[in-house]
Amino acid sequence: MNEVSLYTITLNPAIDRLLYLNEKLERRKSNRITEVSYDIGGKGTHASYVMSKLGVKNLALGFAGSRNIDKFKQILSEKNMEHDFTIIDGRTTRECYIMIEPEQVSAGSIMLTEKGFHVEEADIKRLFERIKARVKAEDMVLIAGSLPTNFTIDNLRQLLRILKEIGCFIACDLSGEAIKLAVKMKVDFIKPNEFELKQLKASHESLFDTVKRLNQDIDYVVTSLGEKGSYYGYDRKIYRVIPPKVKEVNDTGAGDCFVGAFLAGLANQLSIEEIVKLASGCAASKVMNKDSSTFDVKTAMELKQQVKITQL
Ligand code: TA6
Repeated sequence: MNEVSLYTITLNPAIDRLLYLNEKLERRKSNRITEVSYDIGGKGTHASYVMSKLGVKNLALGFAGSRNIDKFKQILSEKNMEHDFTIIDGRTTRECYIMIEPEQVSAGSIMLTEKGFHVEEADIKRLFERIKARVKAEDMVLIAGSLPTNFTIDNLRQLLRILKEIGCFIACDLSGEAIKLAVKMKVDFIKPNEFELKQLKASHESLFDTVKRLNQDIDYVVTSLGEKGSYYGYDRKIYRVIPPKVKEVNDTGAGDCFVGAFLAGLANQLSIEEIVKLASGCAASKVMNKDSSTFDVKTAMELKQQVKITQL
């Protein structure tokens, strides 16, 4: 068998503009920004970064606007990411604004996301051709993040059909109608949050029963149910995951970090328990960092020892 290759597809990538505040954000006041920095955004790109940092070779695909391509590529190269984006002429890759209040004020960040560029039919075709030319049956592909404004559910269906025909492993971190379609098309991995899981739930079904049902057709169902913690469905069984306790600085990108590490673990053929521990350790390390993608491998390896998994 050929070596497994990993691809991420970020249809609507972003440049995250991180705005650090020195006080709690308040209305009717001039809120001072103490520091500005930039990071990759858009979910699939985050996962690619995590895989690369864990030593798992992968290629980031998707669309990118020509107008700010230099800035976008500079961030990708600072992050040591291999990429082959389909460049759309005359368009700008969106910016997402992440506001971070001081640690003592709040642990979570405030995220404002631009909706992103328009893509032409010809651009969509170019991306699909690129995917067909590269991806093989033994590969793994992650589609993550929102869709460009005019990239329709039909376009997504086309993309999933292409991947199904190739026969590769398909992971999706999508929301709304897009995740519903991914479920309908029986992809191999999904990561709905509590809100998305509620959208997938049948009436009179508990959220656990929804995970169980989804796991009938989807091999890996990973979900976070807010205060109730994280769960995953694998092999028709549900497991609860208790992550390590850490000092949270910025939660942005923690879910993407989890997905990237999860797929890296799968590619390295770790056991499901080891995969979940690795992914939880990486995500826990991520929230200790200020920007939206950084995590520390050594810290993640220490933290993963503290992850507890119990079968329900
Ligand atoms: O999950 C974090 C993040 O990837 C941010 O970095 C930001 O770019 C945003 O999500 C984009 O999410 P969206 O759903 O709009 O694609």
